Amino acid sequence: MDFGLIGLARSGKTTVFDALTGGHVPTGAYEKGGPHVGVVKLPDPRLDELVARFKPKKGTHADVRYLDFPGAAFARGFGREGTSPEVLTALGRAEALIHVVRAFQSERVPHPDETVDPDRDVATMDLELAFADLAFVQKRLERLDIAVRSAKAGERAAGEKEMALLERIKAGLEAETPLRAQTLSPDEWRLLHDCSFLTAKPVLLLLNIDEADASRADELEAEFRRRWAGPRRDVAALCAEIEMELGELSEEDAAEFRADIGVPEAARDLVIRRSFELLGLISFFTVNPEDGHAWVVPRGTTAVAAAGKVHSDMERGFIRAEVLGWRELLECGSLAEARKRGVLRLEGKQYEVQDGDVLHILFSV
Ligand SMILES: Nc1nc2c(ncn2[C@@H]2O[C@H](COP(=O)(O)OP(=O)(O)OP(=O)(O)O)[C@@H](O)[C@H]2O)c(=O)[nH]1
Ligand SMILES: [Mg+2]
Repeated sequence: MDFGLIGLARSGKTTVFDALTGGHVPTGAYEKGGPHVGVVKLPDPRLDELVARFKPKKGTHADVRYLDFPGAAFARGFGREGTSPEVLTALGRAEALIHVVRAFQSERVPHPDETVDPDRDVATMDLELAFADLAFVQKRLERLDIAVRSAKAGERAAGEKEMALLERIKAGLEAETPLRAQTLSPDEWRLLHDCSFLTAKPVLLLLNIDEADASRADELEAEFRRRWAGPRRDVAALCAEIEMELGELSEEDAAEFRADIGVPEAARDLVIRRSFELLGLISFFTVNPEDGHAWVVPRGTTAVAAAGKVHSDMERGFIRAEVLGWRELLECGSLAEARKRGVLRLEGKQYEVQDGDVLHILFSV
């Protein structure tokens, strides 16, 4: 799962990246102009318990990748001037965007638009993302137009249908409605093939607040949420500078310091929690002698799709899934015992996987 960090120059993206990944990337430095990529294992005490009890050879947590791009990728007018294709491609593949919005004051760090104004910056970024999508729609319309006109009369329907959809999306974007807030049927989403549209991505607005405001994070967050939350968009507030410094301390020292300044939750936990809620993600587990593994999927995922997450053979040859809750498995001590007690359920392809399920997938290829 990829999360792309976006935000105007010097909003604190790299500082946030370091806080989220426990990394030590120097702010401002980018090798080869590409994004910094940080992989974070998703903490999950349920998997830890399963691994401690059943002692597979290894335990594998699901992971999240954070991508941090150079500020130049989001220079003034980037959506209009054309963002670099590499950045667009990487962002297009991300499951969600984390928009770092500057709310900290610092004379040492100039703002590209001179003053600190988070509302203005959110609007600026929204506009640029819409421009980037509009450019994409426009290019696709032009290509389709040529294809449709050169096609035989009877073979134009699909192209025309897509063009009509793109025109509608374009009108929506021009009226400042991001794609994530436009109403498209599942068929229409499919018609778009991929979803590399930037305004279609779920967004977490990460308000990077001032050190002096750290203890008021909840209040500032609520206020910002009232203005900016919407369909598939939520808000979280944190102070990246403090979070990065706390990352340097031992866990006990950090906890003590957190209690003192009234910031109980670490940035990395807060961001993961909010993103999970925003994306509607759940975790399921597979446990065998080799590997105890946590997997992350969107809520509503069917058993057969979940099987595909584990291995494409399992999806192809899916027969049934034996399912029970992670706690039930701990109580029973083994699948065999769970079967005996009638706790183990047999579920078919369309079973909707629940958060905390342990799946034993039966398949044949
Ligand atoms: N006072 C204060 N300074 C911060 C905070 N977050 C970041 N900074 C400082 O702001 C400067 C820019 O931070 P970066 O994390 O490099 O910002 P960025 O968005 O990655 O910048 P570019 O990659 O150049 O776009 C650094 O000097 C940080 O130390 C904060 O919460 N408070
Ligand atoms: Mg940076």
